[in-house]
Amino acid sequence: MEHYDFTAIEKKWQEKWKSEGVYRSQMDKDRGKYYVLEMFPYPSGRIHMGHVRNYTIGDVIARYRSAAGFNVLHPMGFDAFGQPAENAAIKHESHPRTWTEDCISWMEKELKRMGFSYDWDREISTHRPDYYRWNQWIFIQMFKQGLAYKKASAVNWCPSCETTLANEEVIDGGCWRCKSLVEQKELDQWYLKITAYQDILLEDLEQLKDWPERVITMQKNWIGKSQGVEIFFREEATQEVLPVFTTRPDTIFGSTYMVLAPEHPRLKEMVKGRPEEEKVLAYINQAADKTRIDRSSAGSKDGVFTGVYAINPVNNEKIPVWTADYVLMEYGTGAIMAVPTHDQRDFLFAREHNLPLRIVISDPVQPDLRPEEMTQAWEDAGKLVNSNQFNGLDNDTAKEKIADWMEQENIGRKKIYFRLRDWLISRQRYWGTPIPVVYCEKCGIVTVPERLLPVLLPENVEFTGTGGSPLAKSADFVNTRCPECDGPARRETDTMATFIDSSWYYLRFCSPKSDDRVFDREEANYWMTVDQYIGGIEHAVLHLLYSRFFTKFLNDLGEVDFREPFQKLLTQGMVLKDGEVMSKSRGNIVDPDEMIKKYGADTLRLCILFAAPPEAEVDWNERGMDGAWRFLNRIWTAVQDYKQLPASRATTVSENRLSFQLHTTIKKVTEELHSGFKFNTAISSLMELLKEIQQNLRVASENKAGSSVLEEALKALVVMLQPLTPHISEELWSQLGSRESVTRACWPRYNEEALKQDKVTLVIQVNSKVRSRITVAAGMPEEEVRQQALEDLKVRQWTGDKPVRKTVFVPDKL
Ligand code: ANZ
Ligand code: ZN
Repeated sequence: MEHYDFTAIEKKWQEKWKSEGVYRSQMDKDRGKYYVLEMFPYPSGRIHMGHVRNYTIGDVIARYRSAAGFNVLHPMGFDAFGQPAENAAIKHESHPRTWTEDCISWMEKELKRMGFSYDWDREISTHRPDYYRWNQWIFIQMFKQGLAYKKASAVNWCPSCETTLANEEVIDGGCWRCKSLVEQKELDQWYLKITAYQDILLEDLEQLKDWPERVITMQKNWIGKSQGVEIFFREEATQEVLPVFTTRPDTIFGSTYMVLAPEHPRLKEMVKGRPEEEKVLAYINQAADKTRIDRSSAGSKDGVFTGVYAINPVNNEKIPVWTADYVLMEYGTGAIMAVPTHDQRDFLFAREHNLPLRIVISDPVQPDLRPEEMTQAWEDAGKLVNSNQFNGLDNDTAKEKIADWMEQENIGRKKIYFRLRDWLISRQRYWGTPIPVVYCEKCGIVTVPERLLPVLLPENVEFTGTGGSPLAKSADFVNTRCPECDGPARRETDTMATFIDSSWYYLRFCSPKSDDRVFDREEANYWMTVDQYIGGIEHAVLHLLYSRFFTKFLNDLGEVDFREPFQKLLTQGMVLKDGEVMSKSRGNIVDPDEMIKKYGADTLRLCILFAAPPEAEVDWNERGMDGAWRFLNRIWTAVQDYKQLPASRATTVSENRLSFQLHTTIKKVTEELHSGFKFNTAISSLMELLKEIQQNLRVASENKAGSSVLEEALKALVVMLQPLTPHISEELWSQLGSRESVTRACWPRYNEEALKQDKVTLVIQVNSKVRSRITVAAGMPEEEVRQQALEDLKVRQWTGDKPVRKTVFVPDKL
């Protein structure tokens, strides 16, 4: 083959890999395993550059590990349930399954064209009954333990998706999928009790040393553990206790009013018959119409006085009780003691409504500041004032002392609250896992017995897009018999949130064909945990938190030995075009398929890897493709030139330098592929090596000589390229005389000795007198030596400003 015909080469090797099962994986307890996983895609139809990047990164790691001798698991599948399929089906009057399966077969083809080293025998797709039946099984195990339950409450509702959403799926007040403003709706829904694991989910974050700090912080904030005190205020008139939750008991003497959430259960009762009743009831209604995001945003300052007073238990002071929507019923006790001098929201509210202020923590810089001079709340540290026996304490100490004292006096108790809420999993949609429950008039809620799983999605339903879930309209599906009493019963028609599917798929990959168990325990314990997980930052809370929860649950169930699923996490940056995220709506998509046709998959892989380190954003530029393509061509040519050389082993001049560059490159590439993951710098090093090889080839062909270092360097270059650009590497490897796949070649090792570059000392004369000596790398060319000599301080004493008229150069000597 004369020129680099990537189309033929890529096709040839992809077929060969497939027929020889090169990427098949098998449990082997005598070998160290390495599980590389990229977040599996939603089958939307085409792969995009984001996928290309994510999967190329994973593939490099998988291929390197395999070359380094690990038993590698590198699977791929499809997260196939979900709304887009249903919407597409409504639009095209087809079935979500047909649409999904068409998309899957497209995407499989595209992924295969990229040359990823997946073990396709392990492919899973979550919409298939042999997968989702185990969602149902897990649900039933949770139900048995009281971790799956149904309750009526106000839930997030996306009006455009016509379904409920979990809190995690509400992003900035909008639906995570379609961005529509999320409403609140009163519904009876299924929940998973993730809060039963809140402490351990928080604590075990400590173990995840190889996760990005940003993700850890996001999870911590989402779980939101708050240590504080519940303080027992009382309603003045009735002496009923009105507990408030505060994290700042040190400010208790500065509380000048109290606020109840509009939904507070005492509220309606306490205003009954009062002149304020009408105004308060109107306010309650108004608050109910607001979205949660409007309510908790810093700007909201509205609220009304209830006419009721409360007694502060530390000093028996009487303070007014207000209701305002910046206090949320879902958190703490739904009531707060307001301290406008030390809490900014309270400060703004008090200013708006002319409520009194009292400073209890003095600002060390302005100790004499009066409340009416404040322009904002003092939220920082300071000494206590106006706080009776606690005056003079620094506020951190006071926090502890006051909390202890309140417990002794029985006017408060220490309390921990979490922000995390249980996971709402019911969806009023068709294309998901049926919740395996029936409702029987006699027996109530009954789960479907395990032997009757899966509860299949009926195929024969209508997709009209209106009037609720197609499942609820399918009489065949709905009407059934109770598994306990055989009386008439109705099936649950809600399906499960699709995030359930992805909460344990990494376990299923360990034994994807297991049909008598959720997964094979031995296989799971061998392959897990995932050594390297790669995916987008958008899953920092959602998918990653749910997966951690499922793993912990399955561990408690005795199904697995470990408590965390993902050892190391890498979140790859986005692929941009002209500074903007590539997206259909912006019309700035670059189709990977087109690039593959024009340049080949190897060039595309190399280009995206070279553009930036994995975590950074990449701005797509086709010039990068050109660069990568030229680099591969130069390697191609180098191997062709090498094959023209006679088989002699004579040494060429620059062997030392080549050997030095070779070992430097092996070290660099190995480190980056092993754990550094700065693939761009590894590629730079390979480019340096190629330059040195080319230099050496030139000399060798002038001298009509071969060289053993040259051969070693070329072979190592090809082997090191294999994880990055596997097809061309295979081809060149076979051209260099090997019969085996390059994926079986030993990963090169570097030699510490060779990393020490040979040095020589050069004598420098000025006007024939020795004036200095400099040490340089052996073989340094004349121009570089001249430069260094002229910069030498001792030499400059003799040359001064005078021009140098003539230089004489003897390599490695003078
Ligand atoms: C008095 C106080 C004084 C507060 C002060 C803060 C500063 P985290 O850390 O997020 O847990 N709070 C309590 N329940 C609330 C609710 N249901 N809706 C809105 N706000 C609520 O925050 C705890 C603090 O948030 C509590 O401490 C309370 O205000 C407020 F100088 O109490 B604090
Ligand atoms: Zn929506």
